[in-house]
Amino acid sequence: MTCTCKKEGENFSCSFEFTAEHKKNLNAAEQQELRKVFHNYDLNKNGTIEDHEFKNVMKDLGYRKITDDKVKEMIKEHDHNNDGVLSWDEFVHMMIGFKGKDDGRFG
Ligand SMILES: [Ca+2]
Ligand SMILES: [Ca+2]
Repeated sequence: MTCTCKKEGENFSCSFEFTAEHKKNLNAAEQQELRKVFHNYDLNKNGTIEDHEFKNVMKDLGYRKITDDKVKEMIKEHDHNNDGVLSWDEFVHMMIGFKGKDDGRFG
């Protein structure tokens, strides 16, 4: 996966790429949607989803009473390189997992 983040003034601009594996699991519209979702929830635009950002994802997916502990637990489950945050790649993998369980509802 590729995430190139560059600082432009006060803003970071990030571009995210889907791997072949992602593309196999997601159609073009879903890929576009996920990119949008990731950008929306990455509030500080650092290219990763931290726990407080992930909490918003889960709330919008319908888990309105999710606790901080549960958020950390879920991040841990999908945090493949154990840096405590979800990268773009990890995020996409997680969403593909949700899709399998949940009719492709991305929230
Ligand atoms: Ca972030
Ligand atoms: Ca990670």
